[in-house]
Amino acid sequence: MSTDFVRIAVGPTVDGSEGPGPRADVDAFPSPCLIAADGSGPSRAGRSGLGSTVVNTQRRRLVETSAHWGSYLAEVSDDGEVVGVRPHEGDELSPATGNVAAAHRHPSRVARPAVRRAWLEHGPGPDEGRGAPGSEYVEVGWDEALDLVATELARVRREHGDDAVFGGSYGWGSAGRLHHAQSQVHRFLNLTGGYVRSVADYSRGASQVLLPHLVGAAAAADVRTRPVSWAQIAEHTDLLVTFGGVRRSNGWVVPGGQSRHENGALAGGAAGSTRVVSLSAQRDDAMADLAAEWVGVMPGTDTAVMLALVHVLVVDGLADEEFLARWTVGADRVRAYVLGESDGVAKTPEWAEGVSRTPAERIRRLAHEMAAGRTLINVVYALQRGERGEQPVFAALTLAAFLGQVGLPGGGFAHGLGSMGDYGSGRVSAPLPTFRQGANPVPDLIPCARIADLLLSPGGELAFDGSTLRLPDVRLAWWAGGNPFHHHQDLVRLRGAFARLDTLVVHETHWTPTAKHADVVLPVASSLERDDLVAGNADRRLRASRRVSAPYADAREELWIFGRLAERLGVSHDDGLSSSAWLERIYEEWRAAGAAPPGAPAFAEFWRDGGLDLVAPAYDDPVFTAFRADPEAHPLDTASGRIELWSSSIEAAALPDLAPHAEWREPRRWWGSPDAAEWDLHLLCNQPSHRLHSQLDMGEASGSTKVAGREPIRLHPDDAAARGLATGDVVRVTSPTGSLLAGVVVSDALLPGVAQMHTGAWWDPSAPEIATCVHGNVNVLTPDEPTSSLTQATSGAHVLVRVERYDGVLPPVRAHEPPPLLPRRSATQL
Ligand SMILES: Nc1nc2c(c(=O)[nH]1)N[C@H]1C(S)=C(S)[C@@H](COP(=O)(O)OP(=O)(O)OC[C@H]3O[C@@H](n4cnc5c(=O)[nH]c(N)nc54)[C@H](O)[C@@H]3O)O[C@H]1N2
Ligand SMILES: Nc1nc2c(c(=O)[nH]1)N[C@H]1C(S)=C(S)[C@@H](COP(=O)(O)OP(=O)(O)OC[C@H]3O[C@@H](n4cnc5c(=O)[nH]c(N)nc54)[C@H](O)[C@@H]3O)O[C@H]1N2
Ligand SMILES: [Mo]
Repeated sequence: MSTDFVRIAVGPTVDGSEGPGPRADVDAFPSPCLIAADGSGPSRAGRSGLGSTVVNTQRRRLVETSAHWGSYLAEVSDDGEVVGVRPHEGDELSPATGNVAAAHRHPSRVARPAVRRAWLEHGPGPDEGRGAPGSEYVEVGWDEALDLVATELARVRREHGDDAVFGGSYGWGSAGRLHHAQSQVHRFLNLTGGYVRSVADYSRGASQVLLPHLVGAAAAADVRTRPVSWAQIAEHTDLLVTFGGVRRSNGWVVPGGQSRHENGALAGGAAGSTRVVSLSAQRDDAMADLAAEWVGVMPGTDTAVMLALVHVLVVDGLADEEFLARWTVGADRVRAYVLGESDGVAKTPEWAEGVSRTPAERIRRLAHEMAAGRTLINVVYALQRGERGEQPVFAALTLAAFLGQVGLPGGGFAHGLGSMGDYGSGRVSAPLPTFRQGANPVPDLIPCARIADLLLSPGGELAFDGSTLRLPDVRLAWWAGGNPFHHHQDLVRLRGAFARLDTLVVHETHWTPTAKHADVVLPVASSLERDDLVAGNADRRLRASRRVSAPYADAREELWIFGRLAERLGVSHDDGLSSSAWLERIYEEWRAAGAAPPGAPAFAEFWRDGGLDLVAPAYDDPVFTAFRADPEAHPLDTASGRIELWSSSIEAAALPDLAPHAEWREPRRWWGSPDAAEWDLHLLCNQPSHRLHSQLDMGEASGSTKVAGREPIRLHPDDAAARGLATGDVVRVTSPTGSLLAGVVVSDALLPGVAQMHTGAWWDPSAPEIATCVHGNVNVLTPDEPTSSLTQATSGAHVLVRVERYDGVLPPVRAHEPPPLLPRRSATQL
């Protein structure tokens, strides 16, 4: 037992009261608890959320804090440095936590409000120079920054209307119910006239829109929030067939975080004796504990394999005809299609092998294995983030319907096992305290992945989910809690789109590539620098996440920033309350509404206790179960009341790129396309194991994965040998869209012809003569093309590339450096 840890205040507590004694679940540490060393509460200044921390010892303390990648203990020195991180006892620390210490006070933090010099000198307006490497920023005081921004927002609304303001502002930000950046910016923009918003997400943009057409909205929601659970799998499922792997690293993450990681339990064998077959281009895609059989499939070709599985079920008499007749519509037309009666191509296993490289014999055998017992078909999110990404979801549902097990315990269709840590946990989200956003008077919206189209086509139209959207003329975009110059595709095109704006306002903790495109950057306190209430999807506990240090330099909480901006515009964002008072307010509103668990204490006691166990609503009676039991009494909310294997609403939309049934069409980007002669490797761009998206990329854990300072690219030994490459070499990776430098890792865990890089390396455009990004952001390679005109989702998960050795001078990586910052001399002179 270390004696370094004393009972000491964890910065300011919200109500100034003392904390509890040691908690059973963190008793690996002597006194990890939240009591001031001198027995006192924090100072008044501390309570505002902005003052300094009251600490009167030289020793370190442990503070429980929460992130999307989990709840953990930060080891904090007296001067607010995070000097270490530890897991809760019995929990595992996700690698992303290893970025926290270095990122907390990293030089890439935004210290003061900053205004792009060209915007300050020339005023608002379109500017091709927005985001140009080396763009200078002038650091200004808060009053000047807020005056500038409030004046500009008012001007845009006055001159161009409220639909000239975009606040879609997609992104994960950080965990927390009050300091949720999206909620904060939306409330502020609603109060001042509204904004053009974005809908859907980058995660499941295609399936979110597609599934309600096939199974109705209620069952589609169940597929997301009440799927077949791991416990049901262990009890009932003989065979779990997963398209795209159940990745250990992805399960560390849950939106809002988790009190304890549950993918750990899964790794310990939650799937029981269930046999797992993982169809993927990567052998190590399925977590080791599942002991999955790996069956290779080339990226973007799963639909062909699924159709062939249906073909075998049909021709070998294994299809569940009774289920198809009573619980589905359209099976006859699917049958005609897989048999080749409607298009002349029988979707045989041999045909599918030619498309997918998956052995025909294995496909045929798999169909028989599936029909022999209780089988669950899982599709991970990544499959639908590809060109025609609706199809693998449509085809997997079709396959599950032909097996006839939808609605049976442990059988049917799942979409997300292995993608997110809460999926399959067997719990749904309890109601949580919420910061209200108010109502948006502007009706206009875009699907989030069409941001560049919106900015590039003012006055244009966009097909979406069977309707036509109008694209307003946006002049001002406000981004808080997201990093579009990480998450969007074709970043050079995105830069061109942002060049059209009059003004881009960005709230950030760090100088991300998006911040470096902003006209005004407002520095925000990080999640370690503020108190909040935290709970994730399907969490077991609502937690007090206590700040560990004062905000960095002049950074402020978003509540304060919007509060002061709203005052300038004559409205109230914060109702004159501090963030401490707001925490109490949203907690007590939750309690008063009867949403809190029975016996939930008043706020002061809750905060002192550090958390409260949640009671999740019942998980039983999913829509599919009732529908299965009696489809006449409990029809789905589709036009037919049945699972639509032939969708009448998609047929009515009459789209050129989406048939009413699951269908294989050759994509533009796949190994069999004519383009593949020039672009001969299929690059998977998947989620990073050692960070969350782009967050804290400058940290140690993320840095530990880099090769020659660049994002690694994994290559099969044959592909490496053919290019004379070995682990540690630097390569230039090129697609029709752009180029990047990456560091080679040779691995036989890939199929030949497939390469893999993680998303989230910060875009470094500082040496365009060498590459579009010299650090390795995959989104300079991916094209900005929608999955289809129904869903308009991102197709960024894959791209065809060429890989060549790079022997030239290695440019420095400047991604994590702040831009040139100039001090403000006077209001008129720089
Ligand atoms: N090619 C390709 N691209 C992809 C994907 C892919 O698979 N392939 N995946 C896509 C998916 S699924 C997703 S979800 C997206 C993720 O895209 P994003 O959600 O945009 O990625 P993050 O890196 O999480 O960005 C969050 C930003 O919020 C900032 N931040 C943190 N806390 C706060 C706060 O309190 N206030 C403010 N104002 N800012 C804060 C962080 O510093 C960070 O810059 O990427 C998508 N992009
Ligand atoms: N550590 C960590 N975990 C995360 C995140 C993170 O940033 N870091 N992000 C979270 C978020 S926002 C999301 S949306 C989820 C995403 O969850 P997923 O979409 O499931 O995650 P990915 O890692 O992008 O893809 C999973 C695997 O799918 C496989 N795959 C890709 N395309 C194909 C294909 O066409 N066919 C087949 N058969 N396999 C394919 C790849 O081998 C890849 O490793 O992850 C979440 N979890
Ligand atoms: Mo996502």
